Amino acid sequence: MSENTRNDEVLILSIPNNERINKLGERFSLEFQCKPSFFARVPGRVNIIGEHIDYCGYPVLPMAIEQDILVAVGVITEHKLYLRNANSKYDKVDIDIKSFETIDIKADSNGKPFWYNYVLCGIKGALEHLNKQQYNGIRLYVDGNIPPASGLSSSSALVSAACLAFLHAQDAKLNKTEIASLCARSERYIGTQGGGMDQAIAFLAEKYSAQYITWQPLNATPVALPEDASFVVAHSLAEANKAATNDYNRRVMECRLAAKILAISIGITTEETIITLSQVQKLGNKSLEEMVTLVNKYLPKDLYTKDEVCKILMITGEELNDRYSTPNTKYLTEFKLKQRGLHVYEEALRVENFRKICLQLNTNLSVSNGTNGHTEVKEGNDNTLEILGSLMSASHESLKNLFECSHKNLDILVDMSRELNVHSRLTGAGWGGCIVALCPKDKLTDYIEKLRAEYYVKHCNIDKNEANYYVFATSPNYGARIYQ
Ligand code: ADP
Ligand code: NG1
Repeated sequence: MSENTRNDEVLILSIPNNERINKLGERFSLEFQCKPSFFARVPGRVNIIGEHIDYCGYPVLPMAIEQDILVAVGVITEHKLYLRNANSKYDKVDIDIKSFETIDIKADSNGKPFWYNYVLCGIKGALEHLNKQQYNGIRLYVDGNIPPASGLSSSSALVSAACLAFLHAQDAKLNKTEIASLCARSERYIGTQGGGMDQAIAFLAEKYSAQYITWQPLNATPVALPEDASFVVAHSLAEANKAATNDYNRRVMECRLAAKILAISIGITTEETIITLSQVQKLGNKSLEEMVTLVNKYLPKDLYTKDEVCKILMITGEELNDRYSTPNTKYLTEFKLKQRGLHVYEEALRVENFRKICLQLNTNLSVSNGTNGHTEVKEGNDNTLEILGSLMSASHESLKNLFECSHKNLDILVDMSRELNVHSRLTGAGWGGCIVALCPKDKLTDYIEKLRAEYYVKHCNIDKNEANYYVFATSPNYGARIYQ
């Protein structure tokens, strides 16, 4: 039976007897002179396809991975947070919970928020949900093994683990979709306008299947992946902290502006200031293919100045800032609207095709690339993996050229994989981080071995054993849990 009923609460299991959890429990006891009250675990994720479209309202197709944030939690009566981390690079912090009714995000000299801010975001979200004066404080000992700032959602796992731990310390009951939405809102306090994919999969993931995540209302439908496919994650060795730059928010803003201009151009009158690219499609009653044509027609220029955008929208620069920007994007003066719009609509189309092909896997049908780049499903030879892989390669090209969120190391990994006849794409926000590759099962060992030798050892000059941490096969894992 499927574990994952959307209205279910997060699963509470008894504490498993494994080395990692025992060690974390011991560290907790040594530090705080008492045993943890419970543990919480939230996984990272890899997004198979559907990048930078969640915040435009389009479905995405991620799966949870084995790597996670595990926290040992002690419940206390004072309104305090005692925060420790198993990794000594993350400093210990003791904070008065009352002091962050508004979080003042403190960052290092590179603009990277200190780690504890992510925990504070989760707790702030939980406090807002609880909306009461009396609550317990917590002692939190964190042990994470998701490569940070690498597109595998380490930050969301941390925010979500903190939120879940704090809520459970109050005995608060939330179902999985409610807590996923709460955590998505909470993480925005860090400064990035995320779309909610990471928190959704963190709570709604199931073992053995990826999830097709849709929005408003949030929902997840299991998608069985091809049995003869392996999914491989490979780290480019370039890290990119999303909250340290305005790259991510700039894309969110450009998509909002593109949507508003398209809406006006096709005569959609709405009171709403912000309209997403998917709302434009829906209200305009158009297909995704038609939206691509409309982007080319109504957003023909490669670059729009702020003045031009203001003129089209008939608003002042100040109004544009108030309605569409964030503190770190209000000084922007130029926007790429055509490229972002094209990526979003075409990527949404790729997600639909990918899902459709996966759904047809159990039938006797096979798929091929039809004319105009559309996927045709018909009976014949089985080249399903090649077609799915081509969608992933096309996604990467689009992220690189239209969305401009790749990194030279990611492109090297993708190109190297292509030479080994494996399709891949950057996963997560990009600008560094990981690729996800679709590798036929029978080629898996060879593919990983070759990446180890060619990319990690030869190109990056790192030890072959160390490379194991950076390149690994992964399969759909289960979502957040509490161990008590
Ligand atoms: P990601 O793509 O992994 O979500 P982000 O740039 O959004 O990347 O967030 C990465 C940040 O999350 C790190 O710089 C760090 O502050 C925090 N983080 C991730 N993992 C841990 C961990 N195990 N312990 C403490 N902080 C962590
Ligand atoms: P990463 O950087 O991989 O955690 C971010 C966003 C997602 C989504 C992807 C791009 C957050 C917390 N996550 O993921 O919502 O937009 O980029 O598809 O902002």
